[in-house]
Amino acid sequence: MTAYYLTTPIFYVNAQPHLGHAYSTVVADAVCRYQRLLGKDVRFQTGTDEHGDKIVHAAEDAEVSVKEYVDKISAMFKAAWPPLAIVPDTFVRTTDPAHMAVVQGILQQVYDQGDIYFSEYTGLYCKGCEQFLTEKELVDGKCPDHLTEPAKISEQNYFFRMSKYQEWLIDHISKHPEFITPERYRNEVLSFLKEPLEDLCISRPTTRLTWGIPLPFDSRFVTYVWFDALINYLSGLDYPAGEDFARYWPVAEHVIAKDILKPHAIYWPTMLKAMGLEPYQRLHVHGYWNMNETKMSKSLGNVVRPGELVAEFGADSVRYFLLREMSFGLDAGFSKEALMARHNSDLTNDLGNLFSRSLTMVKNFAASVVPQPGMPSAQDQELAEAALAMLGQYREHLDHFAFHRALAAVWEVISRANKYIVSTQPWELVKDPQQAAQLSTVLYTLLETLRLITLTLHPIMPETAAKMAEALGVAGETSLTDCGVWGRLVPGRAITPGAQLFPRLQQEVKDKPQPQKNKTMKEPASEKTPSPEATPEAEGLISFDAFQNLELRVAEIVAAEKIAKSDRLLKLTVKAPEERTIVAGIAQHYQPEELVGRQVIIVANLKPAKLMGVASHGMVLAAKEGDRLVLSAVSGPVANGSRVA
Ligand code: ME8
Repeated sequence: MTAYYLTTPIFYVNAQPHLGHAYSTVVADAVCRYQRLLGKDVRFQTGTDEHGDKIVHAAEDAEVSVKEYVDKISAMFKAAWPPLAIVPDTFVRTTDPAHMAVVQGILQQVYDQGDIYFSEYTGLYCKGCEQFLTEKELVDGKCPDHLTEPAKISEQNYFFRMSKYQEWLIDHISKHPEFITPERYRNEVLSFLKEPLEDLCISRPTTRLTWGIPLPFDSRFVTYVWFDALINYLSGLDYPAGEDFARYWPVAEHVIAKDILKPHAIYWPTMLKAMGLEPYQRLHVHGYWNMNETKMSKSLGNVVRPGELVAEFGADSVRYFLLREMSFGLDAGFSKEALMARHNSDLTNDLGNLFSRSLTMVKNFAASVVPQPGMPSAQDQELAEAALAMLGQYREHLDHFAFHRALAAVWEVISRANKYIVSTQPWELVKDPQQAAQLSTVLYTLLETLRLITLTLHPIMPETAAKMAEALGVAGETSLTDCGVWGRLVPGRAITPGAQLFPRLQQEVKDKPQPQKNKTMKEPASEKTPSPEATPEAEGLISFDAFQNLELRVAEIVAAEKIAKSDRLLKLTVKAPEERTIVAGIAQHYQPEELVGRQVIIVANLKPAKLMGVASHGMVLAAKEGDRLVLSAVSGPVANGSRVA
C-alpha cells in the first residue's frame, strides 16, 4: 500500500488554539481522509511547540510553573481537535524526552561533521517570530507579523552552517516545481535566495534561557524553536531507527501558513541536507484568516475560538466553511455572517434540500427501494456525465490543495441535480403509469448522483457523509477508485430517509422592507378602509399611490417543508433577494419537493405574522380557480428580488 505522511505546524503553547490553528489542522485532516479514500496508508501528525522565551513569559504571566503551563495548554490543543472531527495519528510535544533525545542526536551529528560552529552575532531579533530578521523584512522598522520592533541582540552562540547549502537548495527548488506550493511562495523563496544566506543561530546561553534542550556538546547552551521544533517531523516517526521513519519520511508533506515559510522552505531543507536526508516532498503554504482586515493572532487578541463555532454551527458546517471560503494560498476574511450564509445557502438549501427531496420522492414514489432504471434520456445522461466529470475535477483539485475549487465543482453538480428535479417533475411522472420507467430512471439518476456527491464529502464533512451513506445504503463504501463509477447502486436495495442533514439557522432579515417615508403616501387600500381618493363611483378601485405602496417582488423558493400539525401550511424559505421565511397555505396543492427552484411573486412588505408558531415575512401570490390553486410565476428567469410593477 502506498504511504502518505502529512503534518501541520506544531503550535506554540503560549495561548489557546484559535481558528487559524484550526484551519491548518482541518486542511491536514481533510487531505488525510482524502488520501485514505484513495487507498493509501496515511500518517497524520500534529503537536505542540513548547520551548523558548515566549512560553516562559506566558507561564510567568499565568503565575504557574512552566511545566504546569505547557501541560495545560498542550492538553487544550489536543482536546480542540476531536470536536472538529480531526483525528491525528500522532501528537508530538517538544518536551517529550523521546523528541528531545532525537534533537540531541541530530545536533551531535551535525556538530561532529563541522556544520555547527561557535561565534558571535549581532542582529535584529523578533521575539514573536523567535528568529532574526533582516532590515529588508521590516516594515516601518517593525516585524510585519507582530507589529513590534525587533531587539538588537549581540551574543556568543552556536550557528548552523546554512549558507553552505544555499546553492543546493536553489537547485533543488528549481528542479522540483511542486516542492513549495502554491507557486507564489516558491517564487518568494527563490527571490529571497538571490541574496546570500546567513548562517542560522541555533542556541541561547542558559544564563538567558533554560527552557530548551541542552546542547549535547556544551551544556552552557540550549537549543529551542527551529532546531528543536522542525525536528518533530522526524521524531514523530521514531527517527532514526524506527520503521515508521523508513516508511513515511520518503513521502512527507507539510502544511503551514505563510508566517513560517522561511523556516520551512529554507532552514528545514538545509538542515535535512546536512543530516544526509532527503528533503520533504511538498510544502503547502496557506494565507491568513483575517478579522477586519488584520491577521487573526493570539498576540493581537482578535481571535475566534473554534469550539464556540462548533457549538453553534456543528463541526461539519465549520469544516465546510473553512475549506470552501478560503482560496488556499490567499488570505480570507472571517465573519460569522459569512459562515451563517454558507450554512443556510450551500448546506441547508442546496445540499440538504437535494438530499431530502430526493429521498422523500424515493420513499413516496418507489416504496423506499432503489428503483430499476430504464433507458436514460439525454437529460438523465447529462446529469450522470456531469457527476462523473465532477469526480475527476474534485480529485485534480484536492491533489493540489485547491479545496475551494473542488467544492465548487461538487456544488455545481448539486445545483444541476436540483434543477433536474424541477425539469423532470417526478411528481407529474408518478401520476401516469405509462411513465413508470421514466420515473424510475429519474429517481435512480438522483440516487446515483447523491452517492457520488457523498463520496466526495467524506473528507470534508465526515459526519454528514456518513449519514448520507447510511441513508443510501452504502455505508462503508468509501473507496474513490472502486466506488467512483456510475451505476453501483443495486436496484431493490432499501433506502432509509433519515433526519434533516442541516438545521436552518436563524438569520436576521437584513434587508427588511421599510415602509417608505413619503408623507404624501396614503395607507394601503383594504376592503375596510377605502382609499380616501376613491370617489363613490370608483368604489372598489385604488389609487396609483396605494398600488405603489404594495411591494411585489420575484422570489425564489430555496427550501420548503411541511409545518407539523397543519395540513394546509408549508414553511417556505425564499430569496427575494434576502432570505426570508414565508408561510403559505398551499400544502394541499403542492408537495415541498416540487417547489424548490421555482420563482414566484410575493408581497414583500406585508406586516409579519405568526402562523402555527412560525413567523411569516410576506405572502406568496397564487391564482385560485374553484378548488385548484396555481402559484404565480414570471414568464422567464429574472434576478431574485426584482420588483413586479
Ligand atoms: O509558528 N490564519 O507556532 P504558532 C491562518 N511553533 N493560519 C494561522 C493563523 C491565521 N490567522 N494564525 C496561526 C509556530 N495560524 C511554530 C511552528 S512548526 C515546526 C513550528 C496557523 O502557534 C498556521 O498554521 O505561531 C501558522 O503557520 C501556525 O498557526 C503558527 O502557529
